[in-house]
This record gives sequence, structure tokens and C-alpha cells, in this order.
Amino acid sequence: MSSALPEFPADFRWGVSTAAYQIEGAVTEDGRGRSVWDTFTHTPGHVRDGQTGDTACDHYHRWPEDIALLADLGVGGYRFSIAWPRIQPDGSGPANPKGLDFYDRLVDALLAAGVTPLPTLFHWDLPQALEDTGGWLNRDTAHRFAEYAAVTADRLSDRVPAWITLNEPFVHTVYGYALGIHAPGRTLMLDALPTAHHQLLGHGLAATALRDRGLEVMIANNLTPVHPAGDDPADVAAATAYDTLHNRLFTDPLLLGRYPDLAALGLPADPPYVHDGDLAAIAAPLDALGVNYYHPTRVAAADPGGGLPFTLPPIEGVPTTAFGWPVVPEGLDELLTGLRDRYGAALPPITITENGCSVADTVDGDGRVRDTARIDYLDGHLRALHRAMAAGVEVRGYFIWSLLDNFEWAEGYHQRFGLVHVDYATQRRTPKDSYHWLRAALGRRG
Ligand code: IFM
Repeated sequence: MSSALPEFPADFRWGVSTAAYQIEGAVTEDGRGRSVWDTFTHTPGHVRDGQTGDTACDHYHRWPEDIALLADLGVGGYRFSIAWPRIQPDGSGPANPKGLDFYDRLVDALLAAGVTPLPTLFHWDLPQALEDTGGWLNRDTAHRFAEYAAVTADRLSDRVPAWITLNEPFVHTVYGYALGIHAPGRTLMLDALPTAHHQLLGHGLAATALRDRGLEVMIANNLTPVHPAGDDPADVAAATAYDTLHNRLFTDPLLLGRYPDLAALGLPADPPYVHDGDLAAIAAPLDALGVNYYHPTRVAAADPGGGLPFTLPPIEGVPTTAFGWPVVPEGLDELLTGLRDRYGAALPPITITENGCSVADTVDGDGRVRDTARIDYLDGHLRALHRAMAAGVEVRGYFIWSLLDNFEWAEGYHQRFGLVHVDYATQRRTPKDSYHWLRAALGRRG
């Protein structure tokens, strides 16, 4: 672990992130409807050890304790997500007052603790009723999303200045609809791409509804620097295809108002599901681009019969997290300067909306959680971020994934990403060494 962190601007926003299904539990309380994740986790074979988010961190009841942890940590921002099925149990129509009340109380308590709320409207928990009519394959879901954004903002906009529409539409498209690793568990491979378009359209329509209410709008994209595995033209072409699918497909329409050349993916230039006016709606102005960064991606030529125009061999020779993800801090400055070079003046200011790592943490006999690997990870990535900012990339904030250990989707409770350890049997919270390290670093900044 290295010495003191470099200096960040005085108004730089420090924060931590969570998501509703991963922490709240209380899945049948106060009129919450069923989401695709309730269905998926209760279907055998989908999640390690059959675990579900039914209780998760019980944050729905323990939020005062969690806000106290945030306040004591000294961060100025908290990114959480709103569960659509708490607000509209069936995905449309009038809001469920008790669902709105929960987030209303949360927002008031955050503000009282001096923490600015940054809600995400969609972090993958689509109301099951909407999935039953096609989910994000159905264009109408984009319109339902804008309606949900409006009713939610109408309740909270007097206290919540900035909103994130979608979390990681790339991951939801590929894991949820192409590969079936996440809910709703569809295995459509590249036929899943209409769901990407409909999510982006939903973003654009919701962005307009939020802006009409005087609010700032962001989206949180999972982005990765892409490296061909070798000089072979087949590897280079595969890397272009992967970059198109992971990065450009989800960022070009937002910032440039057009799709990238989809020929790299073997797809037609004018997909029938893109209607006149859609791209203008998607390119509604963004106040900031949220970037979720975890690691770069190495890409090699396709496997014959693999169904995709690339393969993803491991990155060798670097440490890995408990999840097996490569730890490459330089990937963050490469990503950020690459975005600046690719989009130029079209790139809005950036906020890092997620960065963090999974560690096999345990509470030692003396009550401490010695997560040195996480401290090293965060230290290295903050230095990389500082380098990108020194190179001229405008970055306004950095949010760590995550405040708490939580339900890590298909991995259940097996991956711990938190600054705070959660004992799921007792719901006891134990701040880890990384929490104390960050608290001291933020305290030193005053
Ligand atoms: O836990 C997830 C989060 O929900 C979205 N971004 C990546 C995190 C770690 O996998």
C-alpha cells in the first residue's frame, strides 16, 4: 500500500454505490410487485447455492444504520437505486404510495446527514408484469420507463437534483437477454440487440421527462478498454467487434446521435427496430456520463461455432480479484483518455459511478476485516484517475462499489465488494480496514 493519495479538486464528489435488489430485501413488503430477479432467483439452477435477494442486507429495515455508516465515512454522495416494482408494482399506472414513501424517508435522512442522494432508476429489477409482455424486447417498455421516471421524480425532485436513468445497459443486454446468466435469463445471443435499443430509447425519453422537471441527467455505462490478443488481423477484427458491442453501441448513440458501424458484428446498418426520431430522443443532453470501470478486456478471434464474433482469453501476469477479474489500474486512465480522444467536445463531464473489487473477506478474531487487497485496488485506481484528470479529462466524482457486501447476482453472496462487511446470518455490519482507510483519507482532506 502506498502513501497519501494525490490531491483532488476541493469540489470533487466522493461517494459509494449500491442497488436496490442487491441490498434491500423485503421483497413482498408494502405493496412491492414481483421483479424479474425474484422470478429468476426462485428458479433452480440460476444462482450459486440457490441464493436469492429475499432478505439481502435487510436495508429496507436497517437503512438508518446504513446512512449512519455513510455519514461517518465522510462521503458527500450516495448512489442507490429505486426498485421500479416498489413504485409501480405491475410496471405501469399510478404510483404505490408506500413505495415512494420509503425513498422519500431515505432521501430526507441522507440530506439530514449531509449526503447528496444520487438515485438510479433502473438497476435491472424490471417488474415481472412488463417482462411478461416482452420486457425490453418490447418497445413499449421504453415508454413505461419514462412514465415511471416521471412519477418518481414528481415525488423527489424538490430534494434530488441529479438522476441516473439506467445502470449498465450493456450488462443487462448481454447477461440478461443474450447469455441468460442474469434475469430474465433469455439466451438470444445477438438477437438480444433490440433490448439495447429499447433501453437506450427509455433512457432518452426518461431524460427528457427529468430535464423538463429541471433535473440533471446521467447514465451509468459499464465501459472497458479493449486490447487485441495479438497482431493477427483476425484478433484485431475481433477486438473491433467487441469494442463495438461493449462500448460504442452504448455510448455513440448517446453522445453522437448515431449507432456505430454494426457490420463488425455481422449486423445490418439499419436495424428495423430503430424508428425515425429514436436517435434524436436517445441523444438528449447528458449532464454527465457515469462510467463503471472494473478491468480491461483482451479479445481474440472467434471460436468456430461459438456463436459470437470474438473470444475473451484471460489477461495474464496481473493480480486478480476473488471474482477472478484482472486488476489493471492503468486501464482506468486509458479508458478515460480514450473516451476524450474518441468523443472530443461531445464528451460531457464524467463521474466514476462504480469502481471496486471483490475480496474473500473474513472478520478476524479481534473484530477487524483486513482487506488490504481492496485498499491496494482503490489506491491504484485513484492514482490512475488522478493521472487522467491531470491529462485534461474532466472527472467530477468517484463512487466506490460498494458500501456493503451484498447480493452479487448469479454469484449470490459469494463475492464481497463492500467497504462494510455484512454477516448475513445476523445482519451485523463491520466496517473493514478499507472503510477506515477511506475515512482517514477523506478526513485528511477536511
Ligand atoms: O454488483 C455489480 C453491480 O450491480 C453492477 N456493476 C458491477 C457490480 C459488480 O459486479
